[in-house]
Amino acid sequence: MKTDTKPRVYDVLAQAFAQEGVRTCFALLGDANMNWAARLAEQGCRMIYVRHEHCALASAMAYARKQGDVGVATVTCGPGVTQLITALPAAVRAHLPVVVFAGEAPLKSGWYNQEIDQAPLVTATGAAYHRLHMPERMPVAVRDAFLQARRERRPVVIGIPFDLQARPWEGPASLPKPSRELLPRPSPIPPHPDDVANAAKLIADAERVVVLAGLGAVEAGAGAACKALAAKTGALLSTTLPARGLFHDDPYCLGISGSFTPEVGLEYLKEADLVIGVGCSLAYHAGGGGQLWPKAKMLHVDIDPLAVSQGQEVARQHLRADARLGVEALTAAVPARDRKWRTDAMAARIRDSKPDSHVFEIEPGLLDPREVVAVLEKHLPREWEMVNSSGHCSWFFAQMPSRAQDKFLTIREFGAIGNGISFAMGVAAARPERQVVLFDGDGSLMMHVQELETIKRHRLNILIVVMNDGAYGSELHKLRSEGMPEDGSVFGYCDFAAIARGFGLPGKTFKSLAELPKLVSEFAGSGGAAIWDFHVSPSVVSPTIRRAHPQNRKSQA
Ligand SMILES: Cc1ncc(C[n+]2csc(CCOP(=O)(O)OP(=O)(O)O)c2C)c(N)n1
Ligand SMILES: [Mg+2]
Repeated sequence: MKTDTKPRVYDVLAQAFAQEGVRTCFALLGDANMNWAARLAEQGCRMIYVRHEHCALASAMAYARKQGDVGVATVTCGPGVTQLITALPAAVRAHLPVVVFAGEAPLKSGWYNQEIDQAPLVTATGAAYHRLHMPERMPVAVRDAFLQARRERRPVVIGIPFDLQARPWEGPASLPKPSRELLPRPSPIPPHPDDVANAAKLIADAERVVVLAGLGAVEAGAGAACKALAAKTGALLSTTLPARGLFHDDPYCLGISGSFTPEVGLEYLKEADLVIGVGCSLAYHAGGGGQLWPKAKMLHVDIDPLAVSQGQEVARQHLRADARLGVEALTAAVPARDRKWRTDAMAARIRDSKPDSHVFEIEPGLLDPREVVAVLEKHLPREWEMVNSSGHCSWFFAQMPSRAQDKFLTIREFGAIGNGISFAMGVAAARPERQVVLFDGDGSLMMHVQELETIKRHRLNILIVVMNDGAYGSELHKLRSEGMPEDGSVFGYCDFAAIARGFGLPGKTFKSLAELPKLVSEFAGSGGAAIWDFHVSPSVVSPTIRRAHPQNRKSQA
């Protein structure tokens, strides 16, 4: 116990964070952050102590997405910071507001083992780096970091030398106003009537309209407005991958548009003559680089409408507005149509079709990943929070049409594997009362499998469903299609049930689906954490890979 009563700089820094409303912090301690973290915990902040810094930041990212607020992580200086370099660009590209409290090497030392120039490392990822070297100003600088993270929706890393943190506090007695009290609260932007008239004419002239919604539509609460516009114009609905599930209860929703589009969706998107992109960034993947709707014009409804995105000319028609207000104005302005593209038969086809009907030969004792997902889709409780990870198997897991957007998290920016377990921890921390289920690949899970210990220790309610093909499936299928040796992509079936037990968690291996419904209902009764390891066939190739590698093996032709 400390005996001196004079507060240290780290005391005041912890108070500054608490004042910013930080109630959860993902942490891995070292010399340069541990005193601050201890004080933050004393302020009533829930500390989730993870086992790898990457996972602290990745968990904070999912927490930020789920809460619609800033996520907070802390790491020590030097090696603590260098571990962040894969997660930071993902947070930047996913526009996630995150603040990282990082230490810096002590200023007083002529030489320090963990010293490295942290700023260029961090800024190279697109994140902001704030060097805090003047103790008296630090609380204001912390406030400003939160302001920037909230306003720019971007990660901000704060670096503070730990010798400065340990100094007695000599600054002002009171903290500055927190960022929330300073941020402007702008009202949603209404569209200009001329833009609405032009866009309405475009819709009136089109025959086959698809309303494609992204996260901007989700955040603006534009789901119902999009459905109403589609109903009035006889249009079909679709979403980007992160917004999947926004129209889960609409019979005319084609599912995701992009690499994860189900079979029927591909067919109908091809026929579209107008795609109305609402609150989405028209990313390359969302339209398959424009190949998914070759005949369609694009109208972009967004607060920041785009002509060019990720190197592609994406939209010639624009309606600048808040997603909900823009779509509502359009719905009011377009005449209802008598002849509609959508029909009852189409709805029945969308409902009854398999996402992918291609037939593969499945090896004895192994499962078809598509059937695993179909059974899970049918039996997992509706209120469970779902997290989809990465890899080839994420195509299959994304095909759960009954799941609502707010219960299914996907962050794919930067395309790294290994994030699933952290994203699930972030969701579990944000929704402690709910059961979380993570869908992951064997390779991705293995990359940060140490976090099973965190899950166990913090009693996080995470059921991990592993689609175990004994391989880096993405690489395996691509190598096979090129006729290349498979070395480095095939590893064999690792025993995740035993690994789970090693961490004190229950684990089960599935080589048949017969018992799955019963086990789901038993698990729903108890909840908690476990690993369910599904041994699936490495012969089932997702439609995306089949499309991108048409020279694939004969059986996939
Ligand atoms: C950090 C990182 N390393 C490597 C890759 C390349 N990569 C993409 S998918 C993948 C395989 C993932 O394997 P698994 O999680 O088992 O999923 P599967 O593809 O087998 O379904 C790899 C290695 C990557 N995307 N990110
Ligand atoms: Mg795999």
